[in-house]
Parts: sequence; C-alpha cells; structure tokens
Amino acid sequence: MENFNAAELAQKIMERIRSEYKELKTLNVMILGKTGVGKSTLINNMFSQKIAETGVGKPVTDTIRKYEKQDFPLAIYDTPGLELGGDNAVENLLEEAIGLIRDGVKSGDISKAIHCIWYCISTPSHRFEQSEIDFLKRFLDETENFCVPVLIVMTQSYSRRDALELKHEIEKENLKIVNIVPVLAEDYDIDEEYTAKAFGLDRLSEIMYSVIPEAVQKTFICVQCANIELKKRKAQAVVAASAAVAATTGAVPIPFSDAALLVPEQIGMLGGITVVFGIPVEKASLVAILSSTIGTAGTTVLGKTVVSSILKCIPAYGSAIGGAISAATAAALTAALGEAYIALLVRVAKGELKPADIQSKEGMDAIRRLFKQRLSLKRDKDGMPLE
Ligand SMILES: Nc1nc2c(ncn2[C@@H]2O[C@H](COP(=O)(O)OP(=O)(O)OP(=O)(O)O)[C@@H](O)[C@H]2O)c(=O)[nH]1
Ligand SMILES: [Mg+2]
Repeated sequence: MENFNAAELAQKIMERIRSEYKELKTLNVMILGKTGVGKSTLINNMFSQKIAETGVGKPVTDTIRKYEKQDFPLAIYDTPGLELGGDNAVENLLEEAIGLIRDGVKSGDISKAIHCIWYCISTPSHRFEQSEIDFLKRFLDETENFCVPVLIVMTQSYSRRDALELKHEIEKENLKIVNIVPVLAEDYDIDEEYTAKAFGLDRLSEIMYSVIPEAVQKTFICVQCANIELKKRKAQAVVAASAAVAATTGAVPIPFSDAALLVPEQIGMLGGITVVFGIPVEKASLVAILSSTIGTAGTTVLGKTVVSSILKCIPAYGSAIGGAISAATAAALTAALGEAYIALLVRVAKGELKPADIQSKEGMDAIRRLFKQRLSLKRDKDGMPLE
C-alpha cells in the first residue's frame, strides 16, 4: 500500500490546483460607460485581484484597453475616459467594441470571445440621457446576433430611492438587455455621520453567473470575490461528488489498510475547493490542514490509528466493525474534510483569517474544531448531513 504523508499529499494537492487553474478558460468582460461613472471601482471590487488598479492596461484599440494579470484567468476590456458627446469618439468606440465582439465570436475560440458586457450608468446623474439611449440602442442592435449578454449596472447608487427611479426610467426604453442592477461598489461617506454601505455586487455576481457561457462559469466563480455564497455552493457540489465516489469506493467495506483508496478523491476535492475560492493557498497551509484533520506527517493518512482515533469520538459510526470502515464512514470522512475546508476558506474570503494564518496555531485549531464538528453530524449514506 502507498504510504502517504501530509507533505506528500499537500504536494499532490498543489499539483492538482495548478492543473485545474491551467484548465480554466479566460473570462472576458467588456465594460462600457462614461468617464467617472465608477467602472474601475466596480472592477476592483468584483474580482479578487486588483486588475484595474495598477497600470493603464494594454491599448487594444484607440478607445479600448485590456487589463489582465499573469496567472489570473480574467481579461477586462475597459473604456476609460469616455465622453459621450456625439463626436468621433463615440463612433470610434461603437465600431471598435462591435469589431472586438464580432472577431471573438468569429474566432470560434471560447477564450477569445467576450462573455458578458456591463454598461455602467451612474445613479446620481438622475437621468438616462438621450445620447446614451441612442448609443446603447445602436450598440444592442448591432451586437444582437452575437448573443453576448449585456447588463446595465447602475453605479454609485448610494441613494436607493434615486436608483429605483432611474431603473424605472431605463426599463421604459425596453432595451434588449439581460437585467438592470443597481450597485454601490464601495461604502460611500455621505457626511461625517452617515455612510451608505456597499451593496448589489453579490446580486450582480449571481446574475452574471447565470448568463455567461457554461465554459467560463467555473472561471467566474474563481475570480469573483463579491459573492461568497456562490463559491460556497459550488464548493459544496465538489464535496458532494467526492463523498459519493468515496461511498462507492467503500461500498465493499474497506479494510483499514486500504483506506488510502480514498486519498485520490480527497486530493481532487481539496484542489477543486481551492480553485473555487481562488485563494492562494501555500503548501505549508495544506500540510497544516491535513495534519490537523486526517493525519499527521509520517503517519498514513486515514491509516488504522488515525481512523480509529477519529471514529472513537463519534458514536454514530461506532468502532469500525471488523477492522474495516463502511461506505457511509468513508463518505462521511470525506464530506467532513471538505466541509471543514470550505468553512475555513469562507473565513479567509471574508477577511477574518489571512491565507498565511492557516498555518498558525489559530488556523490549525480552527480547522481541527471545524472537522470535529462536521464529523459529529448525522449523515445519509452518501455523506450528506441530514439536518
Ligand atoms: N464611495 C464610492 N465611490 C465611488 C464608487 N464608484 C465610483 N466612485 C468614485 O467615483 C470616482 C470615479 O470612479 P472610477 O471608478 O475611477 O470611474 P471610471 O468609470 O473608471 O472612470 P474613467 O476611468 O475615467 O472612465 C472615484 O473617485 C471613485 O472613488 C462607489 O461605489 N463608492
Ligand atoms: Mg477607470
């Protein structure tokens, strides 16, 4: 039997993470809107890497700039400094934006296509100006055949009442768009005493997820940081799938000595969850996580002693009968590990814990506690919690 230890396992998970990242198709988002409406602010608060903060981006055309970061599967096509005054710039932008969308579709390559377009209108402007309506109508008419979803994002919506009024006004135009989403990307200080809280990015995320091509949905979940629930949901699906496979593996009760059969599935699961969260996790953190849960360095993960010591404290699973763990136990162990890891990464995603702190005593105690708590839940035969 292969004798895994935490360091080896962590290495395998790191490799898995790298290969999963490589497989992600780049998500391409185009963002249109007049200068100062908050396009850059929106981008920087929607995605986990501050892609539009540094540098000026690469000019793709006269009016369009492309922002991307190495090893981050996202490209933003931004239109900074745009004034919609009915001059040449508008004509240029229309032509260039439409050309870019057309070329992407024609290439037949999903990585080159534009997958979603945000048209930003600033709520405090109070008006949906005629020049903007004309621009948008032409743009929508000429891109209709390419079937790229267009969302209107109402930025800087610190007054919800104004946002609602403007939203009604936009709705009257019956534009061929997917949705109109009011947002406030960052908290806004109205005066010394009153601050309007950021809102709406989670909803924008949810809507965007539902309209982009399936081939880039996984990428979107990874790169967006505005909707942690979305990440959690996707990660839970990874856990459910892995637990189900573990249950099959254990359908014939697994002798302790063969419990490592579960390991490939658990490597895939931990790698998959890491990519969903899009958080840079170090190898040392993975070692800490594995050591605090299913095994310590040098011992066989899920080996006899580990399994029996884990199971001793869970009456529901009894002592592993006849020196073997059952299918349900295999599924439960796998699910508990996955769920504990998700709970930990949620804390990191919310900024309650730094990625580097996973290796600290606090991080290790947290994951141990989470794992134990998850193990104590009653579960069905596929490892899913009953309550
Ligand atoms: N507090 C707060 N400020 C915002 C928000 N959105 C935009 N701003 C502010 O509005 C100003 C313009 O925002 P940008 O994001 O630079 O606008 P832009 O559309 O990228 O502008 P250009 O790049 O010139 O086209 C900045 O001072 C932002 O800080 C928001 O949601 N909250
Ligand atoms: Mg900008």
